[in-house]
Amino acid sequence: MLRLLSFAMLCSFANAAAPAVGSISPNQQFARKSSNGFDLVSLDDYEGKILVIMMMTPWCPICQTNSQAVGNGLLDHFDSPSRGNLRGKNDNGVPIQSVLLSTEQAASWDETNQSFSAANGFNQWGLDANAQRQNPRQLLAYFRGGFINSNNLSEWGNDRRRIVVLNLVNGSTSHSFREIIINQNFYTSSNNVAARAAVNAILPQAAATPPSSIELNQGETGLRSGLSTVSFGKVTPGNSATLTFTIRNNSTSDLAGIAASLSGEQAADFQVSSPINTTIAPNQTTSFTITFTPLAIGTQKAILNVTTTTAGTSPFTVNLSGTSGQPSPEIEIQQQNRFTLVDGKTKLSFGSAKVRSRGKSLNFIITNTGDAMLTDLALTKSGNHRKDFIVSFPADIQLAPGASASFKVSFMPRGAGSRKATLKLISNDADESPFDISVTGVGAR
Ligand SMILES: [Ca+2]
Repeated sequence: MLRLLSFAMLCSFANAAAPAVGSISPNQQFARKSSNGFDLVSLDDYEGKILVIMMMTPWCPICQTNSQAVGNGLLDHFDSPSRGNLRGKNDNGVPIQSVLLSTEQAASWDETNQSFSAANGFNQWGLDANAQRQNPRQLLAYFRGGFINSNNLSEWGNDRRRIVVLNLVNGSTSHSFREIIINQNFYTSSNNVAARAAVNAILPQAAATPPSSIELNQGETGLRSGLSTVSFGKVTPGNSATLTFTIRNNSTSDLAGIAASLSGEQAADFQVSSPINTTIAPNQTTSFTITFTPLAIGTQKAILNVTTTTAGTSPFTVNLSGTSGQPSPEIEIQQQNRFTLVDGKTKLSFGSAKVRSRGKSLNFIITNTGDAMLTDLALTKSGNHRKDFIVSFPADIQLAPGASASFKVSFMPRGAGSRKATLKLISNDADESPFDISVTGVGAR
């Protein structure tokens, strides 16, 4: 009965599923050969690397065949001198560490283990963490899915060795920390291509973004690289506008080879001067200018690139914009202290008023936001009820750029019910004359 129970327990262990590729290993320990004999190490001691572990007994013929295949097909490939800077690393530059672990008892085989490890290209060798090198043979048990509670080879079946590859790059952009990359019983030369591909799939940590070393201001305005737009406003044909930019060294070491250049389709409409100093110490500044000389009518755009030759410095880019055209007036109408009107869209209600008595009044402000005189200003009305809306509009006015004037509209219904009209403000504005404003009110008895 006792024998039967032991056999059943053994079978249940032997049949347990091994952790799948993609699952996360605990931080397991093993003993690594050192000048002191053996040091206890854990998987986390290999942080930053890809760890290839071969668990085997060096005297076992099947183990020998398979660990030699791992050496020839995987380790030798990545350790080839022809890989140059990538020697000992995967294709993404992640270092590869290999360990041959003996799961076997018997200290007398240490020398054999060591020489076998070296002969087959493993960087290190060690032993299962158990001090007696006896059961439970922790690592093998984990990766195998259960203990082997016997030294009888027939109970181990063919599964006497196991290669495990783990990602130990904490913060890898492709795999989790301690993720199992390869977990298979039989590694042979026929699957080394797939094994290399799995190892090559491991990516390093994302490179940290270097702190910006360049601070850029236009006048008193701080700019944001890649986001800010500097406007040169409107320039009449044949003229130009110049703005001054200041570079400040925001790092703790000198910035050298400072240069400002322009790119973009209309870069020819802008001219950049050389920075006064091409090397600046921390917290020091230098400046340069950009002149906008439009070659065509309309809006012109370019990109300013400020660069240095100092390693680790990110380029600073800013959008530039300017327009070109003859001076023109621009009308803007606001209902006093409330909102800006939109030509043809704004509808204003004067509420209800008794027929033939004066109701609500609204005040408006006209502003010339353009760069030429706003002239020919007059207010006319249309609609059947236009006489219900009484306008007080200044006579003979014209507005210089930036100047304003006000007018008033009052509601006095001449009949009952809904009353409607349109106010039409005429001016020399290019595209908003007349400026139409709908007005409504209700006549009450
Ligand atoms: Ca306009």
